[in-house]
Amino acid sequence: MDTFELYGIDALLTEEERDIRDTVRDFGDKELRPHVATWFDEAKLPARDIARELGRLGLLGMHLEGYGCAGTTAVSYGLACLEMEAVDSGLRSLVSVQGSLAMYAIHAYGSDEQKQEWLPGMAAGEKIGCFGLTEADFGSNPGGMRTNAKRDGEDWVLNGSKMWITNGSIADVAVVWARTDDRIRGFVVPTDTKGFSANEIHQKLSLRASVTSELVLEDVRLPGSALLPGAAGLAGPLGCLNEARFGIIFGSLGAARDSLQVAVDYSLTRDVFDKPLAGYQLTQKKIADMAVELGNGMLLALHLGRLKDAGSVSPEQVSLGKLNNVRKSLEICRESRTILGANGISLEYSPIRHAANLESVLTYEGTTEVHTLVIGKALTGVSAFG
Ligand code: TGC
Ligand code: FAD
Repeated sequence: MDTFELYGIDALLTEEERDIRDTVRDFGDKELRPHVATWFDEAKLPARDIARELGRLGLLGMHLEGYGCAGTTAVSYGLACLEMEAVDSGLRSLVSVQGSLAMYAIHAYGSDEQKQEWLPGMAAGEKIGCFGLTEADFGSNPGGMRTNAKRDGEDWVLNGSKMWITNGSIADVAVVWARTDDRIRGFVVPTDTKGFSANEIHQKLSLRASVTSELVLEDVRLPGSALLPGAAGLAGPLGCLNEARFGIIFGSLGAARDSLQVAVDYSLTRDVFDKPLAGYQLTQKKIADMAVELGNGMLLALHLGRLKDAGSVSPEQVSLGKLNNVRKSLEICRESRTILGANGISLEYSPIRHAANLESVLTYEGTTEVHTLVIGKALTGVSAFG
């Protein structure tokens, strides 16, 4: 029996949600899992090919309506993220950044022309998008950004740089957030625009099966129509982050579920002191404790998913889910690793890869500390930022 069976999770899902989950799991197990350790080891991801496959499955922007998007429930989207992250957080990142950040920004704030131009190709995985908010000196505090956009007649001219941008150097389009004379605004930047360049970041010890880049904007001249008309101020990008953080609430549990499963299987076949490791009480305590945290995390994710589908989830609740589920999932991956002993440090087994990935997940989309302060502010009414 696995944890979700123990918790009776299937009974909480609709038939359509179970079907979507099973389809994504099957795809992940057959097409991605056999290659993922090599992609991680070599820090090379065939992202374009994978994006097309994900597009064919309808996973890109799947919770958005129209423009070739599937229009599923938030819970279905969450389950898809979970199954992708059960293979590798880098693959879930690809889905998150494409659907919840780049596509969502255009879908929620874009003009009709912007939506028609970009969304169908992005949903199909033919066009890849990235989302440039963070700068080298402004991660947790994006409101301090230096990248700026100045009006020149009808045009906009962008200067600055962005750091740690997922898919940056393979993207066809970048959603870039920049300071204007008015407020922070978003721009849809085709990456072949003169003055735009992207440099891949190497030597990462986490999310190696994911492309991470610096974006450089040097006098990037864009027509007035490149501005996202529906977003003004930090609420624009933060609105996108709510979407991606929601996916992570489910997604991180995938890494934990896979790690725990690997640990349980290993404990049954590994003999220590002449009997299987699974038969020792200390091992069973580890397994039981991990299952409780994993199952509780899933109940929380489903609860927040149902709230989101009802249109009533708040940003603070999303922070709560991201904080708890990533933190607990990382603990589960690390504890699973201990059960594997020395084998646990080999890429042959997934827990250490998942744990290394979750170090990034703990940091991106709002660090543990940022989400703690968001919750602290909600509970006390006092902001401890800045
Ligand atoms: P503050 O003064 O609190 O708010 C500024 C404006 O934003 C509004 N707002 C939100 N709106 C929607 N959703 C939210 N979660 C919101 N939080 C705040 C707020 O109402 C206000 O609106 P308005 O209209 O009055 O202007 O802002 P602050 O400067 O004090 O900062 C708040 C803080 C620290 C919580 C925020 O800046 C934050 O969340 N920082 C973390 C940054 C972050 O998460 N960056 C992620 C970058 S993208 C990424 O990591 C992708 S990873 C790749 C992958 O997913 O795979
Ligand atoms: P900092 O903000 O410098 O934080 C350093 C430490 O200080 C953290 O522990 C933090 O919690 C703590 N801290 C900050 N403020 C406070 C405070 N007020 N009180 C107490 N402690 C505080 N960004 C994008 O825009 N797009 C992307 O696609 C993207 N992809 C990423 C992919 C990867 C693999 C990684 C690692 C990052 C990615 N990011 C992306 C950037 C990510 O969002 C930032 O790294 C994150 O927001 C944290 O910013 P920082 O790294 O500058 O850390």
